[in-house]
Amino acid sequence: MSFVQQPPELGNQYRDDRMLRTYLRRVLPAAVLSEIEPQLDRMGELAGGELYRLQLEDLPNEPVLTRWDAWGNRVDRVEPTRVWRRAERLAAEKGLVAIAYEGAHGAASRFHQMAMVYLFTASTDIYSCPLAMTDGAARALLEAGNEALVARALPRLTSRDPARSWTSGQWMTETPGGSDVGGTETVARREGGEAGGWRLWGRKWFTSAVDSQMALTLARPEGSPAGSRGLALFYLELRDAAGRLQRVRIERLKDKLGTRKLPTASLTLEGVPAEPVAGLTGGVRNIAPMLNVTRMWNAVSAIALMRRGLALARDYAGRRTAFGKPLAEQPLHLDTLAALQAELEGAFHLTFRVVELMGRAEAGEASDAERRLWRVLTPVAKLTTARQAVAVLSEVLESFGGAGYVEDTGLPALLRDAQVLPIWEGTTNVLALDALRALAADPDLEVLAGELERTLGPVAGDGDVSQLATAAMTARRAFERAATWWRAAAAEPPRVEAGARRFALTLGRAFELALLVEQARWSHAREGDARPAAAARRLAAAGVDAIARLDPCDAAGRADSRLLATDRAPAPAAAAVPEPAGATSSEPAGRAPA
Ligand code: MFK
Repeated sequence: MSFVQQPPELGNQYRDDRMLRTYLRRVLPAAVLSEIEPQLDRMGELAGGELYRLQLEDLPNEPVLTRWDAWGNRVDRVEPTRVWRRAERLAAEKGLVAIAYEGAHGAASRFHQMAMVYLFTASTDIYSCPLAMTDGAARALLEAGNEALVARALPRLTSRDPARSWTSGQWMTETPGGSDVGGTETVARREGGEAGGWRLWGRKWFTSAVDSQMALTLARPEGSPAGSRGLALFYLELRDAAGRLQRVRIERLKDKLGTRKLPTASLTLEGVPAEPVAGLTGGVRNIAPMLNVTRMWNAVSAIALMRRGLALARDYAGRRTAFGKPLAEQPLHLDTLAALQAELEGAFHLTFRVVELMGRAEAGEASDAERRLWRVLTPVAKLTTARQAVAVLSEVLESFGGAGYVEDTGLPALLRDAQVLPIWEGTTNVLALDALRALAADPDLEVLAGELERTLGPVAGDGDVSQLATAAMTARRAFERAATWWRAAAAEPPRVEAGARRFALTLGRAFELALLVEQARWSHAREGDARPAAAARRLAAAGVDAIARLDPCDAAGRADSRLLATDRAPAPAAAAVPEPAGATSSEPAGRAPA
């Protein structure tokens, strides 16, 4: 009998997660933790047990769109997968959206909700997508203050009864623009004069989770100006009382690299009835609360997928023997996995800081500085953690050797699903520009500097946690470098824009490291646990500062612009040689020096 490798297994995903559990012990009052812990424990058990088994059984299945019935009626029905049907029920019963709105634990309710979501996400095939949009829609309706729509939809969006609960779509993307939605072509027309109802006509190119019951969408009321300022936010329900789609056609399900269990569709709106949520302008501003919620969910998804990959890789390392020893006893393999764990721990603490700030803002407990901090850390966390997820999951697959490349292990889906995280809800570059938009309220970076001080405290004082002071210093220096660059670039908008991505990534990694140092100090002092400190040292060593490497409008940056031009035109001779001394940064990007 030839050798057969044992596959990786998962245990209770709450009990096995040292990082989540120590964090919750630090941030939650003991009474709150003991009240919610049985729910976390149960979700951890489901995630590592029943749901994970179902996920593996259901691996080859994808949602099916039936456009016509046998008799020629257009029906546009989507049949979800088994995992999705189970997840839909479970999400309602466990209150994965409701917890945040019931607010049983005040500001800590978001911790509770997002810890549950973090455990649920990796075992439910991206069912977190409709849940994220549902949470976002509930928040956007509340912020808009439309009492009639809140009364109609909120009880459904936050229901724990699977028979009553709704999910929401978020329809923004059209063929002219996924990032720049100002090109939206969907038109809103009023029927029957001033007192009449609104209907929408247009084509929505990417609509996630098309089996939702309602959607928030952007449309241009007839006669409104071009560009994003002329857009309004509309509410619509997809189906009539008999469950039939109301003047919406599902044209096709998208054939995507990943998230294949998620029925993402392109739709044609053929006069679907809709209601303005908050007047006939300001659509982008009014949907922004939804974006900020889904971006937080995106970061939670990133850490959930990283954690799943590492849980499998760590278990497998104990089962797989090579060159006479289990991988778990081989220093190089351990070193590789430890580096991934450090990335996860940094990403985790930044993400949960955003969760904390959102909880405080919603409970009316956030100071003005905390609100501004939340606004800027949301895009920063989304863009930083999404990129980490792709890198970490690529390495996780490699840690399985060839098995990581084979579909029916379930491993490749982790990487393919992670690849959506830097794309939807705003790409890395769009989010970097959003961070700049948010910093309009904090041009001197005072709020960010204050957060760094709160987190790291006095420069010395790391006692026995050897080298933690070095990690703290690495975070400080990276932030100072980013702040110096920001001040120097401020007068030159093209320079700020060209450097926005490196700037935002530097902020993201610097705050990840600072927040991890904060946790490491607590874990060491209170629980004698040195593991978060080890993670902090590794994260610091992996590199935090993306600004130092290149300022896109300095001499090297201009050479990059010429580098890109060489495909279309012969490269100027100067492109390959160092810049002449004295070249100034005020020279327009892309122009060769005379
Ligand atoms: C499981 C994880 C999550 C799963 C969810 C997946 C669902 C997938 C479905 C989708 O992918 S839906 C599509 C997602 N699309 C995006 O995220 C759009 C990306 N593009 C942007 O974010 C652009 O930056 C943006 C569309 C916002 C640019 O629009 P504009 O109108 O050219 O921007 P402008 O003029 O700067 O901002 C308009 C207003 O919105 C301003 O307010 P005022 O009118 O008061 O001046 C901005 O301050 C405000 N605003 C923009 N972004 C904001 C914001 N306010 C608060 N927070 C923000 N993030």
